[in-house]
Parts: sequence; C-alpha cells; structure tokens
Amino acid sequence: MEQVGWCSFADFIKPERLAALAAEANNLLPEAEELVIKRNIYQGAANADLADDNPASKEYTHRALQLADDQLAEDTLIKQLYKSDILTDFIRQVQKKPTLYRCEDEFQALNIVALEPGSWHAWHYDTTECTVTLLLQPAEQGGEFTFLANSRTDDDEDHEAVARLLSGDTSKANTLSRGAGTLTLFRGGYSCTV
Ligand SMILES: O=C(O)CCC(=O)C(=O)O
Repeated sequence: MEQVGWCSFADFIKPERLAALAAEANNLLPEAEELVIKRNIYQGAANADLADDNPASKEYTHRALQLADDQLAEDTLIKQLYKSDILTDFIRQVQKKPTLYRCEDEFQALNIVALEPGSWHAWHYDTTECTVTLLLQPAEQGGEFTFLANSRTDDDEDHEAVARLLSGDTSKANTLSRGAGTLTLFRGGYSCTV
C-alpha cells in the first residue's frame, strides 16, 4: 500500500464460506437496480466546453447491477463480514492508520456489484481514499480490474499518464486478473480505475 498504492490477497476467504457469500449475492441480485451512470472520471458531469485533452470533458458510462448498503440486511453474511471488527482492524493495519472508521453512508458503505455481459465500469476516481473490494465470483471472460495507481494527489494529477490511459494505453497501469475470494485494497480516490 505504501509503496505502490495497492495490495491484493488471493484466497482471502475460505472456499466454503466464499461459496455461501456468492450464493447469497446471487440470490439477492433480482432486487438489484441496473445502474446506468454517465459521468467524467472525476464523478462529475462532463463539460464538452473544456479542451478536448481535458479528461473532465469526456463522458464515460458505468452500467452494472448494484445492491446498495440499505438493500443488504444486517444478518446477511456480507454485512456481517463488512461489520467484522477483525476485518476492519486488518484493513486499518494494512493502511498503517491509527484509527479506521467504517463508512456510515446508507447507500455507499457496502455495495454488491454484478457485471453481466454488456456491463462495464467507467473510468473513474472513487470518492474515498482507499477502496476495498472482494471478488465473489470471477468473470467467465474478461473482468480484469485495471487502475493507474496514484495517478493524482490532493492537488495535482499526472495529466499525461491519465490521457494515455484514457486513450487505451494501459501499459503503465496495473491489471489484476483476480480469482474468486481475492481481497484488494487500492487508493481508489487517487487512482484512475476501470
Ligand atoms: O473491483 C473492481 O473490479 C472494481 C472496483 C472499482 O472500480 C471501485 O470500487 O471503484
């Protein structure tokens, strides 16, 4: 985390518990909303008046089935995992934080995201410093997770590197092909991600 802005733990969840988590998520999916969001990489409305090479001028579409935190009951396995003090403390230690609070946002704290054929993530920065994801079920095809670690700071951005990434050159980016049960932490608020 400190040196490259991300880390990933394969087989973080034992297979039998993972199967139960994946089954639970699949059972909940009929209640999921298909989210179609058009936005620029900074999560704002694209401004076509800006120069063409300014990423804020470009719109990307996110299309996925999503369950928000308020759709995940307290007794679900995934919510129990999210609220586990052991897990939160582990994530705190990986980030070397003196204290780590769980997100209290009623929709955003915990999400289940399902990408079906025709779904995709848009290039974006997250609104958190660090994002934690757990892959419950791998893609049959594709599904790579790509991000340009630390492509911006609080007051600066590597514009050239971001422009190269958005034009399709992922040679400087990290691309992870994760197996089921992989827990990944990455500096999502500072890393342009898809
Ligand atoms: O885990 C993934 O595949 C993507 C995660 C992501 O883009 C995000 O949480 O912002």
